[in-house]
Amino acid sequence: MQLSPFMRSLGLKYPLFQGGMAWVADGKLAAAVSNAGGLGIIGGGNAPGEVVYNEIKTAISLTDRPFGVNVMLLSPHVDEVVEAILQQKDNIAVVTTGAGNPSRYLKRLQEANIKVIPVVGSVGLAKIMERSGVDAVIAEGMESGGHIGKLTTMTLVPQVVDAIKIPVIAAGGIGDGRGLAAAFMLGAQGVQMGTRFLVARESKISPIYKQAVLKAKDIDTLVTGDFAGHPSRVLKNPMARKYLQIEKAEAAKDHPDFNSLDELGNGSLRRAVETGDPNTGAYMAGEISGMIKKEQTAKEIVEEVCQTASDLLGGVQ
Ligand code: TUI
Repeated sequence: MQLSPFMRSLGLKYPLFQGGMAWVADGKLAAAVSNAGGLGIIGGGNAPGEVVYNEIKTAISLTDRPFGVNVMLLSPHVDEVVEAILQQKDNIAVVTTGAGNPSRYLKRLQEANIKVIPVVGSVGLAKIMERSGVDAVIAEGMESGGHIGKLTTMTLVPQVVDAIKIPVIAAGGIGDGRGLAAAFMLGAQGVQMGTRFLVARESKISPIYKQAVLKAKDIDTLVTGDFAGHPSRVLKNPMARKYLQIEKAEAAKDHPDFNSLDELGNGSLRRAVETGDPNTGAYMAGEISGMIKKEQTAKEIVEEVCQTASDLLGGVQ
């Protein structure tokens, strides 16, 4: 498969990033993806710096290939997580960021020879990020699991590609080689996939959560948190329905109070990953869940996606 100079500069065999999913993407999963030739990414999420430090150490022990770390900018531990990254800077190729603007960390990360690649959900934010000097952006559509923006991947990616000069990686609703091929057609230099790797054999999520992804149909996700301004895509389960019901009831009031929902939502992703409890756990997953039918190793996933895309693009590149 032909790689762009940027993807080659990262030392990758395939232009495929594994989403840095909070509580899910640990050092073991990231190393497995990197060993397969993609870019494994450890999810910092809301975890303390020490936890992220240890996951980075695990990845270093399992792979000699480049890997990355995702910094979730809403985390209360974000400063510690950046420190944990800088302490092991020689082994980290990429920092991706989510849920905010990484500009205050940019200089120190880039001086450490780390490429900084924020997730954006709009053209406006992509332009701001380019101006601040980031190395590339991930344009993520609302088909994704977890915290999402408003536009679809099909509309967002080409508009971002037209608006900026730095490389664009597409994310959201991409789960197989057809998606990778389509992303190239939209002008992206590669893709990021999260949901497909949720069910990787190396993914540590509870078997109950994993089975829910494997059984999901196309219409089995919903978006919670929209009224309070932090939309998040999850699989339908009792927890998601309860959350949405309370949220709708509050939104209908003259003076909505969404604070009571925080108690329900706090820690809900971690509970899903660790216990799989459908009554208290938020099964974050993308709309592509309906297409994912079997558990495979990270290597099988990476190779299948890239081989299919390569076959489809045979006459094009
Ligand atoms: O970050 C994600 N997806 C996530 S993060 C997450 S864990 C979480 N925990 C507690 C609260 C919220 C989330 C689960 N899923 N995707 C990347 C992403 N980033 N999607 C949208 C954005 C985004 C939103 C606003 C990026 C930048 C942004 O900028 C606002 C600003 O500061 O200008």
